[in-house]
Amino acid sequence: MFASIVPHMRHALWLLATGFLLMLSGCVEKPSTLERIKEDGVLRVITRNSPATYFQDRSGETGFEYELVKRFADDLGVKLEIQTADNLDDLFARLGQPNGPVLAAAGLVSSGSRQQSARFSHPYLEVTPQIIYRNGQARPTEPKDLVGKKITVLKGSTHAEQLAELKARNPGLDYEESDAVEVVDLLRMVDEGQIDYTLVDSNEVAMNQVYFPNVRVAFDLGEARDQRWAVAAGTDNSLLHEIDGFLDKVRRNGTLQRLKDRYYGHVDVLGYVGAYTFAQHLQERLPRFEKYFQAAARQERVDWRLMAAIGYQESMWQASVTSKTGVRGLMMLTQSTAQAMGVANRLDARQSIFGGAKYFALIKDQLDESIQEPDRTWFALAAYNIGTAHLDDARKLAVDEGLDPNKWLDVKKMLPRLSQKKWYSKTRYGYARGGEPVHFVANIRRYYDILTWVTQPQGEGAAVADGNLHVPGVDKTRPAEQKNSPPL
Ligand code: BLG
Repeated sequence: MFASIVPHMRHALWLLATGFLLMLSGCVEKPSTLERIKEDGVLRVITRNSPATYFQDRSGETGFEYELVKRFADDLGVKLEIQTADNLDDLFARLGQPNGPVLAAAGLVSSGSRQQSARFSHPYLEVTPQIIYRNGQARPTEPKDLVGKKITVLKGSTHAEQLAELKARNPGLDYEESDAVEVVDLLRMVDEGQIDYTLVDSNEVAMNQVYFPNVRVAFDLGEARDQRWAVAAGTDNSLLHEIDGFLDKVRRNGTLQRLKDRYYGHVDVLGYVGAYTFAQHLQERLPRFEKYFQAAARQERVDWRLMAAIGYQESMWQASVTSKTGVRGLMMLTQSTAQAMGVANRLDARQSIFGGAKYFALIKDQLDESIQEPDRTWFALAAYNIGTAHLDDARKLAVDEGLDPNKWLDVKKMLPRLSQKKWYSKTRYGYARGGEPVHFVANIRRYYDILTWVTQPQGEGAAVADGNLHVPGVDKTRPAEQKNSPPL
């Protein structure tokens, strides 16, 4: 009897083993998240609609998070599909749902409670939470100064968690969490005096400072933290691993730094004071001259925001300035350039703007054909400041150094040499204040960037003069009753 059981047992064992193997192979065949993304050809990402993350502008989708995650999708060789969450709770709830977003790229900071529903990537941006107050009000300097004030933060944010901890120690502290607003709304509420304070991350302050001239940083609340991307909780590490590899790569190859400079760098360049001043002038001075910039730009077929950026660099949009060297007016024309452009009165803003735009278009046109955009625009700006002759000298110095005379990055290294005898003595046109055009171009690029965020391109209606400063990503969500409120 025993002998007759053995074959059965063997058979049963065999069945068990095959079943087990089949099960195993079933496991192996179940595609990982990463494999599924590649098979589908789509990376579904959830984010927030705000200037620091994702918004639509004249050229389509943009924003720091968008640009970073777009590069990741390109690296994977898949299409990017962006979804926006109504608020942070909604974002975490949707992450990892079947056929839902697999990745959250939304300026998120990891926290104990968030780690229960998500896993976080390597860091890509360091930010500091900052208490924001309104200029002209007493500046709070420590947490106990927040007691008795009206404070609003984003619902579900780590800032709300921070305030909850603070409240445990300062029971008098009161704050509201709102899920109907974005960070720009919070800053606007402080700017307009609707609330006393808010708590937001330093990168958002840097990015939005130019829209809200009254907004000031009171103090940093707590330590700097890292922003990270998030994937759903679970054990499948395939996507997270790929993300970490990507983030490490963009950090090493400089892509990450370039993005940071573009989105958050203007406060570094202008300084906070420069950013407030620019915000103020944007509202108080530009509206008077905007129609001239638009008309002159239309006539010369250039971007009016670039002309306005030149005007800001030259005179901070003031019509009757004169430099030490006798150059005058809003666009700082020399006497001979003014004559050549048919400008009779350099102190007349309209004439100055038309003369400046005409001169810019002319010198840009005269540049060597081998200089391509966008460098062509930067070269034309440099020539506006230093003249085409000296610019040509700098291009020749670049050739001597084995650099590319058609690349602004190379030629701007040579320009400062024009003020050193060792170098200018070898050039055709000799001495020039070569450092000036380098700053001139850098500043104008920064002003131009900001102007392209806050205004519309030519012919598309809304601009500063209408009081319709365009805050990326939020105009659509602004409550209807506020639509006719006065200019920012
Ligand atoms: C520019 C002229 C160029 C001229 C160069 O000087 O002025 N640009 C305009 O008038 C728009 O035409 O080139 S040249 O004609 O080929 O010689 C060189 O002479 C003006 C510059 C000079 C600069 N701002 C526009 O950028 C200036 O005023 N620098 C001095 C500043 S301060 O006095 O030290 O404060």
